[in-house]
Amino acid sequence: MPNLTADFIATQNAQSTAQLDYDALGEHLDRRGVDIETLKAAVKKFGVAIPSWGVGTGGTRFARFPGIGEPRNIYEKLDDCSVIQQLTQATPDVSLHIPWDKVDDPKGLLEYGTARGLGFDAMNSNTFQDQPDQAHSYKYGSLSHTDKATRDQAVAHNIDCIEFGEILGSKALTVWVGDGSNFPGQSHFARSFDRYIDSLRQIYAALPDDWRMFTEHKIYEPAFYSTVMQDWGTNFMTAKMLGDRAFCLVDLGHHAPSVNIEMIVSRLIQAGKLGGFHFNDSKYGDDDLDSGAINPYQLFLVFNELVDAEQQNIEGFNPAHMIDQSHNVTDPIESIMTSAAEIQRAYVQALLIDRTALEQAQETNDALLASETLKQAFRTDVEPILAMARSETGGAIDPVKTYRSSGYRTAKGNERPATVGTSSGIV
Ligand SMILES: [Mn+2]
Repeated sequence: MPNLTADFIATQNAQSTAQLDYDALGEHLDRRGVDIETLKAAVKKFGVAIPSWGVGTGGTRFARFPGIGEPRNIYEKLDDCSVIQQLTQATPDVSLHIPWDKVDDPKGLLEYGTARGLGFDAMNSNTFQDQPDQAHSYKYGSLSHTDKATRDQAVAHNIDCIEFGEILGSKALTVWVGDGSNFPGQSHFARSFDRYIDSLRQIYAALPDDWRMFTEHKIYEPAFYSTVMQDWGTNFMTAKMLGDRAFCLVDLGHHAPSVNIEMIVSRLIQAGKLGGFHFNDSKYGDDDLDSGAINPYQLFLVFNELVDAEQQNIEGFNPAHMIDQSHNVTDPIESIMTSAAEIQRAYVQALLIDRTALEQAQETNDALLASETLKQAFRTDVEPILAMARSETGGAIDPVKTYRSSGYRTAKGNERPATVGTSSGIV
């Protein structure tokens, strides 16, 4: 890895004044009755998984503009993921997408990841596009298709994903389908949902005992009139029907505009069915923009609910954190590093909330003070905590600056000549 040695990172870190900022913030927080060391320790324990497809350039329905030195296969994707983990110390696991990341030697892949300090998070199945060798097309759906042979093929693919993931040490399967309709009347809502549930039951039956299954709802796209897994209500029904190891996954971009996502999160926690997140941000729809790039306050309010649950020690509360973004105009490594920090930032800010004051304001119906209690935490610049947590675990105080100084991307541009059809996309 060019220049990205521990010594190089340490030399870069030595030029920073982050420790002074950390000390000053520590004094400030001390006056608020908050111990900065406790917050820093929490950051060190917080991880968010990288999607393997996120280190390639995404694309839109109109075009894809490849970046320099894009990874051409899962091994090169893991190389890029290891750089992100090395610099941020916030992304220890990678989430694979099958068949994009399918290899003949999963044990070798496990060794390759382990050697780079990476573990494997949830497996993602793909029945929203056709593969060259498959017998039945998913043009009109997969797990909910009217044709049984097509549904069987989609079920079998999901079971393959589980078996591949078992070798890698993964403990979860995430299922998202593009199934739905483009015209009123095209699809019978209840019958297609029944077929979908029947298929999921078969996959769930193949789930190892220590695995969880996450289902992901999405309001529209690629189906533009209805989707079989439209909203969190349908998702909740699904998780309830399947059983104790089935949970709902919340992708922040998969809701109608203006929907109160943090309240959905709260409801799913209360029902014991929150499985985890696909973090991203959006302005209009499922834009898959970088986490915290558009609405960092919403991200903070989501973490307010998560920290609230964490501090109540709710049994079985263990949401999976994953980034799911499409990087079109940035270097994906830089975007993911920045996003991981934004997610950590929202977490620390939520830890800073004075929950005693908040509860008192709620009980006395003091709306203004309740809001200001949240805002006080949100307004606190916690960057020195993130920076020192990174530095003390071998990461970079300024990941983007250190990455740019390393010349990694330029080196990869020479090593990885562009190929056509690199697998990456928006899900
Ligand atoms: Mn997603």
